[in-house]
Amino acid sequence: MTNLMQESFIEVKPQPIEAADLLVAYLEQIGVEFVFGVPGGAIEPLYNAMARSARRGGLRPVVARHETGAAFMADGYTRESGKLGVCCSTAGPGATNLITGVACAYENEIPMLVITGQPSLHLLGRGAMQESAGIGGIDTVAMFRSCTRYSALISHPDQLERQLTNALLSAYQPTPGPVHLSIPADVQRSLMKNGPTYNLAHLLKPLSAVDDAAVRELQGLLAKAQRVVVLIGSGCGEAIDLIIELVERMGGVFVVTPDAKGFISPRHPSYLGVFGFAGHTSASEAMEDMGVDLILAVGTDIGEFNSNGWDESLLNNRLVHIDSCEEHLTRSPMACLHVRGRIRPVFERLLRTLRRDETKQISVGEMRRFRRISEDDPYKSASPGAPIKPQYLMRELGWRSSPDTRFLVDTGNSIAWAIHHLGMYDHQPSGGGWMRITMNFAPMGWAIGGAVGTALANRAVPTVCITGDGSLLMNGQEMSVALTEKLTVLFVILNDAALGMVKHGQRLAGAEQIGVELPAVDFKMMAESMGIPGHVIHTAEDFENLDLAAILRHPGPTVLDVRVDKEEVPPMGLRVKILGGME
Ligand SMILES: Cc1ncc(C[n+]2csc(CCOP(=O)(O)OP(=O)(O)O)c2C)c(N)n1
Repeated sequence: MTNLMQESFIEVKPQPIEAADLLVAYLEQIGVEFVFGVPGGAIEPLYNAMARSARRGGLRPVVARHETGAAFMADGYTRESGKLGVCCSTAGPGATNLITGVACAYENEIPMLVITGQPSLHLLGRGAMQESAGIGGIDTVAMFRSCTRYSALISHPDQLERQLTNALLSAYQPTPGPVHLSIPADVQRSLMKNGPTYNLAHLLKPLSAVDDAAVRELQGLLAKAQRVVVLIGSGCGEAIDLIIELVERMGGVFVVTPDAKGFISPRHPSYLGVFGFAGHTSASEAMEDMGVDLILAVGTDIGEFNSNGWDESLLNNRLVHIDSCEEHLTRSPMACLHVRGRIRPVFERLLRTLRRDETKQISVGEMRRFRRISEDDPYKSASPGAPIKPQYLMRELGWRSSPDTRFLVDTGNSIAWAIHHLGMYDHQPSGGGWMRITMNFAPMGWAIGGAVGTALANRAVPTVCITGDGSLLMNGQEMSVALTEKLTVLFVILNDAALGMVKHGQRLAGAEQIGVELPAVDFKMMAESMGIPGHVIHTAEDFENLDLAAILRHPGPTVLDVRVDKEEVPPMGLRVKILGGME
């Protein structure tokens, strides 16, 4: 009794925590569940903190097989969950291995926190193993500076909270992207007096700023416009319902950029397909139609792939460019109007007026004078005996997967085939955005790690990764992470024993045919060596006989080694034209 009484009077002092625990506490504060990476000496205190966090039901590490794969996973996780993707590595080679995945996130504007280790401060400059703080050796902070929105060394534990907050604010505004903190091991281990003092969730709330004067000007243009085409970019996700309503009220049509395929149901009567790399003629025709008074380009960076190689039909004075990102607006100097602002509030304001204007209640398709989406015949040579055609595979894979399947499509022929042919569901819910690609930076293998991160972010839906044999040989080891984590991921490998996109590009450009052959690899055997079930698909019939529904429910990865027709030419003419020096 006396003891109990005494205990109740003992003052409970807050336990000092390490700086790494404080960092983890901040990540927990904003709902981060996983940190993707590969451990090593200089980052060990962070792994210790993650072990403590995991024990109390907080976040946990996911161990990738290569650090670039970790960054791809963080990218896939961010895109699917909307939360912050976090990746980490040790100093030196771990940090340099991360760079390709981080640069890809930078070019695709994916928010991400990158944490790398350093030897302890007192060892820097003395030739410590893997030191890379720029004191006589390589400088990883400088290396990350050109592919992140913030890159700094934390040289004192008291800097941690401020630098972390600064970095995370820069990850979201003004242009989203990765940010990098390099933290020496002794700083990670330092004892801190307090737990988190900032409320990060509050600080990181998205801005809703809108340029009202520009919106009023646009309202004036829309009131006069007879025919409107809306080019929907990947930034439209949160506003897609409002954009559809505006197009319906205006009796206009929409086309999408390659990275926005899947935002609109293909059966919507006003949808005319993909404008840009590997897109549809019907979409280009809509953009080129001189009877159109206004083109609204929304949430797109107007880069090579999603402007059809900076097509003249887009870049003229019929263009209104609407975007929250000022860097995107600088790509359309000739536009008659730039509307800066978050896309959802911009469309809320536009619709407020249109909903009042009865004359704008035009029935869907009433003003449509365009033809239906043009596609090459996807059933071309679908006979069971022939090698399976990639066009057919794309169409059937899309249609036979459940409507909520997430597709991640890799650089190579896969991206060209999928942009043009991946089957879309009639009742695809708007805003789904289920086909994800990487634009601009376009590294081989992004989809492999990306699919793992996507599936970890959302176990309720199946994930399909469409990739090539070259990309698989470069990054295929990450498939084993999907096995460890028991993730439903179908890896579809377009196996043509070649770096196919380069091979066809060389042919189309009349260049030498060189450096493109790959050895014949049996990916079913490779998968099975990792403990992953695999199937070899030679013909359309083989594909039809697969129990795809069961594969997409299986709590683990599956590999399809698809021996596609190598001679089919992917729709990549635009790329060849631009590489050939088109101005
Ligand atoms: C990391 C990286 N290296 C090189 C390239 C250049 N490249 C673009 S597509 C491609 C070929 C891809 O081959 P594969 O993965 O087999 O797909 P396929 O085109 O044959 O379907 C290459 C080498 C690249 N995009 N990324």
